[in-house]
Amino acid sequence: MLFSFVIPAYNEEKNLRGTVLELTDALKKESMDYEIIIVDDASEDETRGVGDALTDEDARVRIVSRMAPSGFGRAIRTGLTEITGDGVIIYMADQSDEPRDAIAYCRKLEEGYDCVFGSRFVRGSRVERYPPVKRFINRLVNRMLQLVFLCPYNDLTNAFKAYRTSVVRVCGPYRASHFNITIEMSLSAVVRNYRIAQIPIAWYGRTWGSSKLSLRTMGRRYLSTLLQQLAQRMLVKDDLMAECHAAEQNPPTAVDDEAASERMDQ
Ligand SMILES: Nc1nc2c(ncn2[C@@H]2O[C@H](COP(=O)(O)OP(=O)(O)O)[C@@H](O)[C@H]2O)c(=O)[nH]1
Ligand SMILES: [Mg+2]
Repeated sequence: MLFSFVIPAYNEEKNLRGTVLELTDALKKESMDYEIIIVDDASEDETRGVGDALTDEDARVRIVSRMAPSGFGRAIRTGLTEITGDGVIIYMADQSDEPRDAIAYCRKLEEGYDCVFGSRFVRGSRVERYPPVKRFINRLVNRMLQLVFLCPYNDLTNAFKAYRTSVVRVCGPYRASHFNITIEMSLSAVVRNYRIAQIPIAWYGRTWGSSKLSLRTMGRRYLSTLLQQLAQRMLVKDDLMAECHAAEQNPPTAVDDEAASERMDQ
């Protein structure tokens, strides 16, 4: 399988290089086939320059720069239009995620799972420097999501997850502009009953730069996404499942992809 990593990066000049090199080292050691797409949102620091240097050093690394309006969700959506792999891993640029966990995700996709949801809150996981208030809210929100969507996954709000590209194509196109894309991606896979593996992962709070997640401004956005997903699950799940089954029976071929991109070019 070819694995596509989408790395949203905004003002990460001191973190990006370490993030990408640690990841590519691990992938090379495991002889994995990969591509990395860094999505920069007009960072005000040297993120673009650092990304350009990485693309010069490794042809499998690419960088895309977005125009305003910026946003975490928009960056991921842009990244997803660029991927060519069979599986996609959303990976952070601030060295919060562990390359070893990314490899474990890839292995689970190879085993046949549709999605891999890492959890920072199961036996075997490890969390360092998580701000206590944020952690409290995280646990509350995730518990509520578990109860509302009746699922065993307890870290749906973390972006670092893996999906088969076909799953992303069926669940998308995504709409969320900001961090609410985390639950749009995870819940839309849950609602469609995809085969999901939950595994313990490590997470480290950033040691350089500042978090872009503001809980005060994100609440209404998470709620909007949650309600959309809930409405779909309650009212039109049969329609969603019909599309999943159709996609499974008629997976898009390379010829279809080429025809679609030609149509878009015209
Ligand atoms: N391209 C892009 N990346 C973003 C944006 N906001 C956050 N990121 C990246 O998304 C990742 C997670 O953001 P972060 O601020 O660390 O969130 P936290 O870990 O929840 O505090 C980091 O790699 C950021 O650089 C954005 O607006 N655009
Ligand atoms: Mg972070």
